[in-house]
Formats: sequence, C-alpha cells, structure tokens
Amino acid sequence: MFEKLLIANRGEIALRIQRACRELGIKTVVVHSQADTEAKYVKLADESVCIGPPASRDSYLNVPAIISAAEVTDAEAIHPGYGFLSENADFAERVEKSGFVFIGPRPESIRLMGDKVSAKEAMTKAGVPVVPGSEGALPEDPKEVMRIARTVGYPVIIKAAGGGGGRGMRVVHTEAALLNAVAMTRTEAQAAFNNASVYLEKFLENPRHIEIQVLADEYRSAVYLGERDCSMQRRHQKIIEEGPAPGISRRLIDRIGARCADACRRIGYRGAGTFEFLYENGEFYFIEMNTRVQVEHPVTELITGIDIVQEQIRIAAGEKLRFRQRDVVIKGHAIECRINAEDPYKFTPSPGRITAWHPPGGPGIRVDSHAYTNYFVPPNYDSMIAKVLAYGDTRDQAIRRMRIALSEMAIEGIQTNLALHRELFADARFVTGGTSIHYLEQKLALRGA
Ligand code: MV4
Repeated sequence: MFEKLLIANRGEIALRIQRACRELGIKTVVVHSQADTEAKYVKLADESVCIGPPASRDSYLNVPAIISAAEVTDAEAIHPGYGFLSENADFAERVEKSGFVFIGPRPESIRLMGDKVSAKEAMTKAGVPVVPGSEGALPEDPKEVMRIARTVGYPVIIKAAGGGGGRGMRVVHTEAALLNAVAMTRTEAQAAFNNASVYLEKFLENPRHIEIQVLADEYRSAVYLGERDCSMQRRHQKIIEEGPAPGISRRLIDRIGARCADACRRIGYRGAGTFEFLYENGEFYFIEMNTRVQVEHPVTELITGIDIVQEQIRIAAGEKLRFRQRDVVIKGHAIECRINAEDPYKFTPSPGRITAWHPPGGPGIRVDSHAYTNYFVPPNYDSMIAKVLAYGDTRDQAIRRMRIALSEMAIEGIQTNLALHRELFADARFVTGGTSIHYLEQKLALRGA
C-alpha cells in the first residue's frame, strides 16, 4: 500500500478521500488554491501545498503545479476526485510518466470513454444495449445523414463526440430541420471540443437516468455494485440521487449489471466507473461512461457496505478485488440530497460566510461536507457544500429519515437549496418514485407560473 497520497481536489471530496486514506493508514497531502488556504480539511491533512490563485485554471487545473507538489512532498499516488482533472487522459498520462500512480483508469480507457462515439462503439461490441442511432460518427454526405435519420425515426438528437454531460446536443423533430442542426452542432463542437465529429440517436422523450456503479482491478476482475436513479436534476445538475431505483426489477438490473462488468473485463478497465443509461418503457440504453468516482458514490456505499474510495486506492496499488459478484449484496435503500449554496428561486450561486452550521444526525444519516460555522464559501467553484444521505431498510424509511434530517439542518449566512429539498420530500409524485429527468424542471415551471 502507498505511504503517502496527494489529493488533487478540494471541498467535500478532498475530505472524503482524506478519510479513506486515514483508514488505510496512508499519509495525505492536499493541494489547494489561495481561496482554500483556511479550510479546515486543509489543516487536517498531514501536509498541504498552495498551488496557485483562486481561479481553477491557475490551481486545481494547473498540471505542472500539481506534479511539482507531488515531487516535493514525496507522494506516491495522486487521487483526482471528481471534476477538475479527473477525466483528463493527458493528465493521467503526465502523472504516470512522472513516476506517480494515477488513482483511476488507464489513460487509454479515459480517452476511449471521453470520445462518446468510440465509447458507444466499445459498448455495442461488449453487448451493452445502446440508444439506436448512427453507427459511429455521422458522415459528411447530407443524403446519407438524411437516410440515417429516416431509418432511426424522428425525433432524433445530434450529439458531439467530444461532448457529454449535456454539452453539445440538439434535438431535431423534422427532416426539414436536420441538416442545419447537424451543421450547427458540428460548428459548436469544433469550437468547444476541437472535434467536429457528431453522431445521431433516437431522441427518448421521457426517460429516467439510471447509472450502474462498477469496480474493476488490474487483473480483469470486475463487479457491478447495483444502480442509482439520478433523474431528479435541473440543467444537467443532479440534486437528488437514490438507490436502488424505484420500480426496476433486480432481475433486469442484474442482467444489465453483468453486461457492464463484462464490458470492463473486455476493455481492460481498471478502477471505479459508472455506466450511464437512459431507461424508458422497461428498457436500458447506454449513453456514456464516467471514468471517475462520482459525487453520488455514497448512495452505493450505504446499500452495499463497500467503501468505493478505499477500493479505488487498493486497485491503484495493484491489489486484487477482495470480493466477487456473489459477495455484493444490495441491502436497504439510500437517498442523497445535494445541498448547494445558491438562490432558492433563481439558482444563482450564493457564496459567502456561513454564520451558523447545524448538520443533521441520528440513525441512518450520513453527511459528507467540508463546511462548518464561519466557513467562507468561495465564489470560484461549484456551489455544492454538503451531501446529506439517509439510509433505511426500505425507501419509505429512508424518506422519513431524510425528512427529519432536512428539518434539523440549519444553515445561516448564505442562501441554500434546503427549502427545495424539503418541498420535494413532500411531493407526492417524487415520494411515489420513478419520476423522469424532466420532472423537476416541469415542477419548477409550474411554481413560476
Ligand atoms: C439523451 C436524451 C434523450 N435521448 N439521448 C443529457 C446529458 C447527456 N449525458 C445525455 N443527455 C441526454 N441524452 C437521447 N438519445 C436526453 C438527455 C438528457 C438528460 C439525460 C440524463 C439526465 C438529464 C438529462 C436532461 C436532459 C436531457
């Protein structure tokens, strides 16, 4: 096992990784920007290195500064967390070429999944069900593009190969609008991702967003750790995640999960990963794979008892997976609320000093947060300041525990989305379960009217 690990991230995930290291007996180095110098999790680390000014590009995205920090502190491995450099194949390569271990997949796997066309191709070959659409990238020939769209059937969606997470997509309802939409998506994709390659899919009108968590080791052992339902979102920002997904049979999850684990073995995937699916009318359709630990990983930790961050570190250290598929047992239900420092109506960020911080507690409650009374939420980064999780034997118990947790929680000095969460846990359709990716935006539109 490593003696010392460098955490190339900030906020709650930096603290989360630090805790995993503590339990594994690994010393931690945290790199931080000038905006995060005073943060408590920075003081808690064994060592800290300031790597630059507040702006992300000058600090958390500053590759030479991060590598230098690993060199001067004698760290052996680098954990990228989520966001920032976590899915940057060039960074992973630089880390390894500099003699450090990157806690994550091989750079080639990151690259394969970063290009959504090659990702879909790999998954099709591995027997993972994908959204019907163009085979690979769209050709230049307009007649061919029209033929493909007609075969798939309208509405269709044009997506940038270099996009993902909702960036670079356009829905097309009629043939009359097709070629212009393809041209515009290409132009935007070239500008945004330096890659004009686009592909076409059948547009699913009212799906749910279900994802499967996997873990794979260096030796082609792979397991899936069940699923998470992440449909409650606004503008591609998830706000509530839960597992298991309400109303989807274990049998179907097991069938899809086995395909995901199989795909990992086939492509030689290593580390933690997430297969993203759209789910509609009882069918799963692969859209993208995330090659990092995700914000919502604790949902899976609560229902499996597996510490995903510790497993990531073990895998990176060359250990074999310590369990097989039959050892992975899903028990109970977990729900996560993302608490954001933002205006509850306009959703604009609300940075500033937290004057009072009262996190919830009690049976089945977990709070992952780096915040505390007098913590200053910097304006430079993501607005998420805490994740509140409720676990129960059943979904109903998890919901009841979450309601209590949300009623106990109090944050003063900044605005937060706590009230929105309280509203959702009183919403009949959400409480029934199984709402689509459009539910929250539709509800908010009604509220505005
Ligand atoms: C889609 C889709 C409908 N049909 N693909 C958005 C994020 C990116 N990961 C893929 N996205 C979508 N792809 C087809 N063929 C609808 C979305 C989508 C979405 C997906 C997951 C979670 C939230 C979403 C919000 C709007 C659109």
